[in-house]
Amino acid sequence: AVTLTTPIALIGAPTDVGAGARGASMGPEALRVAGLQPALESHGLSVIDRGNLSGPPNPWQPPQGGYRHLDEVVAWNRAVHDAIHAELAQGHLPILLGGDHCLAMGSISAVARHCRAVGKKLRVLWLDAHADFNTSTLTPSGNLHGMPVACLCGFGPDELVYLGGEGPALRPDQVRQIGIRSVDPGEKRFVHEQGLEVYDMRYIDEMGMRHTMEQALAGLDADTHLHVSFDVDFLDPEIAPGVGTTVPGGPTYREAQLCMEMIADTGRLGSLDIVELNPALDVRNRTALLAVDLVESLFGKSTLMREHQVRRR
Ligand code: B3U
Ligand code: MN
Ligand code: MN
Repeated sequence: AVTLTTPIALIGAPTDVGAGARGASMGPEALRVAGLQPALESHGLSVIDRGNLSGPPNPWQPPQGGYRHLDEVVAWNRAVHDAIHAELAQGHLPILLGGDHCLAMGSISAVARHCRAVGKKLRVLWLDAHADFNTSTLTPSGNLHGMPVACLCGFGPDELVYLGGEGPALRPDQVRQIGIRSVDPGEKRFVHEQGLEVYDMRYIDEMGMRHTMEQALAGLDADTHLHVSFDVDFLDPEIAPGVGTTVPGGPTYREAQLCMEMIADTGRLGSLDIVELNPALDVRNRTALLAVDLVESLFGKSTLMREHQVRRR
């Protein structure tokens, strides 16, 4: 559980090797410029910025055998895995500053490895416009940022499936996807086949964000580590234009705030990815500033009354 004394570690992974557009490599710096660290510190949290990891450049090649840039994606994810695992082992709460969403393979494989070691259950909330459940045969693009959930569940090349050691990092029943509104035809069949729990935009429109999050967060207990993988394209492009793959019809500002606040209320957040922010496509760093605002809510920025309660604990 997050307490005001759990140090937060920021880890930048400036790459877009898994993406279909260049520019997500500038995400970590845009989040820093948007004031992520001071924003978290203003709520009494202690934050260490570890700087950026390094890895191979983006060779910008076509796919080979169904994957684009597989070797580069593996190299970046090994670095992410090791860095995230080291923070968790020290009792820190890591925030991965992406970078494209292929990096969640490194971060979540590290979280899963940590949870196995300490005997904790793991729940992953996947906030995204996309299901990211493609495989080399289903993918329309070969881009590995469209495949991390599949790879984490064991459907991918060995170098990615076994990043965290023995066996796949996740079972599909540990994942809850929220905000989904763009799924490729073969990917859709595979999502159903594997029984992923998907709260798509139709579900959110019909049932509301409150009910959606109650369902997605149901069953968490004191022994559960909650990982949030926040793809910024989750948000409606009207409020978040700075992403590589915009899909209309996403959550509004208030829906996204409520989503983050309800996660904060569980007190179970143990790690976070902020990915797919693309400053090259942004307008005056507006999307980065919005991401920082939402992450503050995720860490408990709330009403005066709740801050009062937190302080008195
Ligand atoms: N599903 C498509 C597009 C995509 C997935 N994730 C993002 N875009 N950001 C694909 O290429 O797999
Ligand atoms: Mn994604
Ligand atoms: Mn996405």
